[in-house]
Amino acid sequence: MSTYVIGDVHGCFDQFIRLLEKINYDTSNDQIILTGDLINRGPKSLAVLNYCIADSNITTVLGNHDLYLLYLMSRKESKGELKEVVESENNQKIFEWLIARPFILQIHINATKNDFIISHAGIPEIWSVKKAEDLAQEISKALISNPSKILQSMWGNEPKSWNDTFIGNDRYRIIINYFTRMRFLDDSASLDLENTSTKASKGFKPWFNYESNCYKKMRRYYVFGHWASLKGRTNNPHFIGLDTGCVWEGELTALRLNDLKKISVKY
Ligand SMILES: [Mn+2]
Repeated sequence: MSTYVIGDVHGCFDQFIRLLEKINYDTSNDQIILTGDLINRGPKSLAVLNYCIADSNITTVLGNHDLYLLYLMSRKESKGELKEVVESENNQKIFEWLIARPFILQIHINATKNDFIISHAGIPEIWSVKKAEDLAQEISKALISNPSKILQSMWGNEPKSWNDTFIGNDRYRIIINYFTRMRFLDDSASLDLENTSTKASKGFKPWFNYESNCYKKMRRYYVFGHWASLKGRTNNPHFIGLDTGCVWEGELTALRLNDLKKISVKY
C-alpha cells in the first residue's frame, strides 16, 4: 500500500491518467492526495473532477482555482473553461464534494515515522501545525455552513499579515490567502501576493525559508503545489513543491510518501 501526493492537475486529465498508470495506482490499496487546483486553464476540468469524485481513495486539499470554481458555481456563473463544470448535470454533486475537501491534510507513514503536512500553497511559520489545523477546520466549517458569504468575501489581498484578533471576513480571507495563494512573506509574515515569480522582492523571502529547523527533528515534511515557476526547487528536502507546471507544458509529478520517490510524466 502506497500513498501518493500529486501536484496541480489544472484540467490535464490525459496526463493525470498517464501518471496513475506510471505509478501503477492500485485503487483497492493505494491512496492519492492532490495538492489542489484540479481544474481551470487545462482542457478537461470536468473529467478530472468526475474521475476523482468516483474514487473514494482520491482526495485533494483546496486550491485557489478550486475556490474560484466554487464561487462561480455558487452564483451559477458560466465562464471560460469552467463553463462545462458549472453547467454539468452533476454540478450539485461536484459542489458538495469540492467544498467538503480540507485545506490541510496530515499523513503519518508508520514505516518511516515521517509526517507530511499537505496544503495547496504552504503553511506560514507563524502557525504551528496544530494552529494551522485549527484554522483550516475553522474556515472549512464556515465555508460549508455559509458558502455564498465566504465565497463572495474571500477576494482581495488585504489584510496582508496575520493577527489573532481578526474576525469575520478579514479573518476568513487571510486564512484562505495563506493556505491557497501564499508565495513570499516578509519577517512579520506579511503576504506579497502580487509576485508570482521565483525572485523575492526586497524584504521578502519564500514562505518555506523557516528560521527554526525543528521540523527536521520531528521528521516533518511540508508538501505543496501552487508555485509552478519554482518547478519544485526549494533547496530544502523537507519542503517539497509538486507543481511542475503540467498545464504550461511542463510535467505532472507524484511523490510517493513511503520512500520520498518522485515520479513524473511529461505534458
Ligand atoms: Mn494555485
